[in-house]
Amino acid sequence: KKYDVAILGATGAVGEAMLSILEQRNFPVGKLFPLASSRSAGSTVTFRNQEITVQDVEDFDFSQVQIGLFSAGSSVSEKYAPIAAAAGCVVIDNTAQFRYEDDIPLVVPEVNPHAIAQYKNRGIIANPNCSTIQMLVALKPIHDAVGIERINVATYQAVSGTGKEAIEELAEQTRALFNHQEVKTEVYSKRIAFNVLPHIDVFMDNGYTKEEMKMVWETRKIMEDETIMVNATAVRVPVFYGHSEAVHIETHKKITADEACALLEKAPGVQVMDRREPGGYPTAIEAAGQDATLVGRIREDISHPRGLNLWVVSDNVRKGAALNSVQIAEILIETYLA
Ligand code: 11C
Repeated sequence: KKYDVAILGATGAVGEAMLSILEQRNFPVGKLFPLASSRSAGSTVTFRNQEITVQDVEDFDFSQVQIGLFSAGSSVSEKYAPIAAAAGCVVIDNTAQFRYEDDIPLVVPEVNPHAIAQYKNRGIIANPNCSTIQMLVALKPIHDAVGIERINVATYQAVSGTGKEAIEELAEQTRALFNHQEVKTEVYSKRIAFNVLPHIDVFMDNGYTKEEMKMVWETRKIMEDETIMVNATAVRVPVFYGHSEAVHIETHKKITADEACALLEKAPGVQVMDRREPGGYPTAIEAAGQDATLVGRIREDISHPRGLNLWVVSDNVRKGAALNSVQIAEILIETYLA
């Protein structure tokens, strides 16, 4: 059986990755409809060696498709996801628009695939934030084994998380600096080239940024455990692809580094890369373009009797967004739509 699929935001960094991942994983796509706002409509994308014209979402009839992969920003999803769902299209939404609503499932396939069943509520499934996804892929087996009480995490997030314009800004600023030219700062509030910014998304009343609070809200919802405490600092770094995270956890029961390593070695979606020698750890360079969440630097916390440290790296555009959405779509068709 084949499924007709719409990709909203098809010309963005995540939309482009969705197209190539659908192709790579041989997703049973019947007709593919790349969609965008009127600004990008009329351009073309390539899918299975065919050029397809991007249509304006405003004129699109969603009853032509069974699945919609949305990644064109919250306000676009706010408007078009209910329209698509009402037309019978199941929407897998990459934005934060619906994530925190009780009747909308928020899914990481390796963690809570059963939640996909709730697509029936409103015809919408939310894809979590990239920094949450990779952290939970690594922490789920540990939470199942010994229970996680508290997570302290500092992220090192690539500019591709912001989008194509930020990839361009990092490249441009780097070029300008090497050529002794004026450096323009448009996307970020300070220069990102050769700098590190402790600021992702908007500031909230409690002093955290929204990116940090997303990690709190989403961890509890996806792990289905409101008791997990999360303390996050989200940082933008001058890396193109791949988010890295220094994750420090406190567990209910003690787990040793060897035990954690053994669990992670057989965990779905995880690749352990943890030789205690120079280069024996993962970095964004190895993660970029890969599907797995790479975990290294697994060690017991010398400052806490039930503490464990991990270094978690993943491709934010793939597992953090496009791949996770396609994996959700795969379970949706195999388990519910077939
Ligand atoms: C970033 N995590 O790296 C963001 C991108 O809520 O889906 C994804 C934002 C989101 O900037």
